[in-house]
Amino acid sequence: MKLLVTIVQDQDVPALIEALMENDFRATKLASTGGFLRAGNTTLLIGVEDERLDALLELIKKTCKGRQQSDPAVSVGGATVFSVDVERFERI
Ligand code: 2BA
Repeated sequence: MKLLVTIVQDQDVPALIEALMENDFRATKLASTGGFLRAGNTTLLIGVEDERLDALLELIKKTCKGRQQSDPAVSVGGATVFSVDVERFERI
């Protein structure tokens, strides 16, 4: 199992959460702030079985869009994803 720490732009969150729920992925949404822009973004913690990881990444790619930010001029990616091995997972 993997835990995807997925940082996305706030604008993409409603569509991404809907797509996750429709496809039976479970997620936890955290309000976060980018260190560089110091603007709000959203971090989703998504636990996923290894065999569904590729499908999840495809869904994130399809739903989250890169955007150009004007002040300062930077391009913010569709999503920043850290994939972490889960040593143990329990729902109690
Ligand atoms: P922010 O830190 O607010 O960064 C927003 C965008 O600003 C970044 O987009 C990147 O294009 C630019 N940027 C960030 N740091 C920069 C720097 N030192 N010099 C020049 N430009 C810089 P993304 O790379 O798509 O990142 C989007 C958000 O994902 C980030 O928001 C941050 O919240 C998170 N993130 C990205 N890389 C990370 C990392 N290695 N560790 C933790 N969080 C990360």
